[in-house]
Amino acid sequence: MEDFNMTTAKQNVNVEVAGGYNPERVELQQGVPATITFNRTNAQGCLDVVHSTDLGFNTDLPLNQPQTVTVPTDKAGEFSFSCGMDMFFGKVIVK
Ligand SMILES: [Cu+2]
Repeated sequence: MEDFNMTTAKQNVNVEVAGGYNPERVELQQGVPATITFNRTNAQGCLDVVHSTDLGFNTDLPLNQPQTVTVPTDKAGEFSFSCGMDMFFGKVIVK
């Protein structure tokens, strides 16, 4: 995870969206407020929406305009997110 700091007790992970998700797998610490910032840098494909029923977000991703979503970390487990047509997938692991 990036930008994690014990004193601020927040965590943010940057995910680049360019023909898929990089990284595809995001690990978060349970109980620490978390955000994921998606930055779509490539117009190819159908990745202009990212959504997750598990994590409760559905966000448009305008090209080169990073979008930050809040991710619940109260429950440990594996949760998926995907593009609007459920063709590209990423995973959030809370532990
Ligand atoms: Cu898609």
